[in-house]
Amino acid sequence: MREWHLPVRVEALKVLVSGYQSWSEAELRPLTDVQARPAMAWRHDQGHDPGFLPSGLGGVWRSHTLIALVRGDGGGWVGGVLDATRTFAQWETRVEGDGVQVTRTLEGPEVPVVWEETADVTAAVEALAARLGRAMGARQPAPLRVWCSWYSYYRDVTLDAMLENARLARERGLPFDVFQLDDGFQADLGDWTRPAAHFGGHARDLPGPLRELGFTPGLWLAPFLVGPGSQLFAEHRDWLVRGPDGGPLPVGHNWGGPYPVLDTTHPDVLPWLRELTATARAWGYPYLKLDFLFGAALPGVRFDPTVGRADAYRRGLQGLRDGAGQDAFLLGCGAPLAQSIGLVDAMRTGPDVAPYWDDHTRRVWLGDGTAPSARAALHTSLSRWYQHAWYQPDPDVAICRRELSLLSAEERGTVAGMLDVIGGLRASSDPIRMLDEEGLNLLRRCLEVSRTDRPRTLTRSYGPAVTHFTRAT
Ligand code: 9PG
Repeated sequence: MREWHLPVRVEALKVLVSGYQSWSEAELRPLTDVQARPAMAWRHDQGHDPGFLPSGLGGVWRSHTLIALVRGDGGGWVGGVLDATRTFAQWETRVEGDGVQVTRTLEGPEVPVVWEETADVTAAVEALAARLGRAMGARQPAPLRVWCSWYSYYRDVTLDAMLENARLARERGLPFDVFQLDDGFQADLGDWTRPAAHFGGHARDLPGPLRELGFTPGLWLAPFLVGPGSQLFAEHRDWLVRGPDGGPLPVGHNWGGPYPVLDTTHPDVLPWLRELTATARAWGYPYLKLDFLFGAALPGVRFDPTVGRADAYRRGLQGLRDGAGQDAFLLGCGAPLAQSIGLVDAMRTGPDVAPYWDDHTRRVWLGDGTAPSARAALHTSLSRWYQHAWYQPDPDVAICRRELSLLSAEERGTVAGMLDVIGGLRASSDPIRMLDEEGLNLLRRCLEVSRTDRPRTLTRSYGPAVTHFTRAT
């Protein structure tokens, strides 16, 4: 642990923070504000680092990897680390009297730390992020345009729905690169090769027809998770990370309850993970959305107690990359952000989009800023603009349809405009048959990739927007 004390007028400062994984909040806020902490305990391990939760207190801000304090003149202080392969860096700023105390803790091996005063925080944050990206061998692929089944079909997705949308996209000349099947095709978490009854086929049936239509096939996996009713669970109970009581560590609350997670330090787990992505590849999927990756980085009891949780995570992700191949396109999701650099091509940099602007009750009254909404997805990804140096950011899908959506025309347009500012992946989940002329035109606009595809100088032209970005009225 190290500490710095800054004798400054705290009322004039803002703080830039980022939670450790895709779905945790990132924001630029007045230093004296309250950092929200979810009231519900079940949100703590699914959206945040349970070992370093948001403070929930006024004047106390917590951030992973990187932090910045911004003066009114755009100058300030920037802190960060130059290696995150096996280390979590946890930063805290605390208003103390008329100054600020900054504390930094490293969980894992020692790594080089930068703490500097600067006349231009935007530039310094970008430079620091770029140094970390270079040090960890960040992959810089071209951004892709993706159709994803999740935000319309959810777990009820079928083979027929995938094929219908791919055919219609081709007929309408929509310029998607990838058609990606999301959660719902599999019998259970872990039982990836057995299809769900409702899917009406097998995941391996899809790549052929998609290729004929000219699209790259994409597949969703939550490779570290294990359904409590799965065959994988029944056969390999010894492969799981354990909790303090010796039983499987309960992770998250999706799919109707907590689910165990694979222990990537167990000698049999890495070969299984490699086999899984190799199998998906052999079925014809070179694009993989690897979701709920945070599970492998949670604190718990592992087979090899000498391996730290950041290290354990990275070993698991390396196994998935090795199985998929160097030329596969890997999108991380629900994933530790900095610890994934160099192993993923793209990364979800915010919570899920939903077909409404804001979930005010969960965000404000329950302190849960990672609840799905268009506002949360955009706000968080905008506040992580510098992570362009780590991978292609994925701010999640645009919603251009009018049916099954509460977004106004203005809000749909705002989403489209902000996605262009953020850059990175361009994605949609709209059933193509629901799009009228206006919807198709908006979607075409969303799929346009600008030549440089880097964020516009965000805090200069969009400064107030990043902090107080509210609905366009
Ligand atoms: C499939 C979905 C989609 C989606 C992913 C992810 O914090 N949470 O409780 C939480 C639950 C689900 C979730 C995100 C956050 O959705 O982001 O795109 O793939 O899984 O189940």
